[in-house]
Amino acid sequence: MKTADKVYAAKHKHVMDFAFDQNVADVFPDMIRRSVPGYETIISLLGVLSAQYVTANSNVYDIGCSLGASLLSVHSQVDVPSVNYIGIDNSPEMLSRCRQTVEKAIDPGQLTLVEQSAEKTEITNASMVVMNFTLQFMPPEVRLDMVRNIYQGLLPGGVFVLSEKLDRSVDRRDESRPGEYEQDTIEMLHHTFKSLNGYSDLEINQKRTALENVMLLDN
Ligand code: GEK
Repeated sequence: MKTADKVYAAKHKHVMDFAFDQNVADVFPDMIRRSVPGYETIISLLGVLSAQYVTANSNVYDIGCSLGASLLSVHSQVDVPSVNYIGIDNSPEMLSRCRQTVEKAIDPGQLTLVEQSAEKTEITNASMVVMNFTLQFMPPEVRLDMVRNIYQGLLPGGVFVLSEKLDRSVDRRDESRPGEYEQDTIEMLHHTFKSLNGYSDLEINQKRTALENVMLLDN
């Protein structure tokens, strides 16, 4: 059974910036499933894509691999030989938990888990690169270079899968509802999604505050 996410359940005197620390690593599968709409579908679809795009003798990268859900999904559907799976994450706590599960499923000779910042990742010979909700945690000024680096390391016909949360408040004003922005609707729907998944208003609001300086959304 997954450990329930209670990280923001009690009132925090000061809400600190969000960090992928031990408290988060311990509850991460529950946290991400209840917080990110469509997360489980995306994970399954990565397997579908990998069966199509991953080629023999190539590298697969999962940048910001967390506990390895994407790597495991990709690996489960690949049916070609000599594929190397490379997971990158800058949180030692997340990577340590990742190692515990992923090493049971993927042959150690085909698996490399690296604790480092995504910016430092050298991408080579890649048939598939996944950034599932990770680019949004990198400083905005390094994001374009990160994507360029990935493009340069992709093999011809390779695939880059990017999942991101976006801010639609600037360029998508809905003229038929003056003063109201698409982003407000998205945030309201997201709040409802989290409420329906059992988070209290206090939890939702404290987490939002914690992410304010850490997850800077592109639009
Ligand atoms: C999944 N992809 O389950 N360099 C490396 N890792 C980073 C960086 C960075 N600069 N910044 C954040 N991370 C996963 C989910 S979670 C998304 C990804 C979320 C790592 C961070 O430690 C965390 O593990 C991950 O990126 C983001 O499919 O929690 O919303």
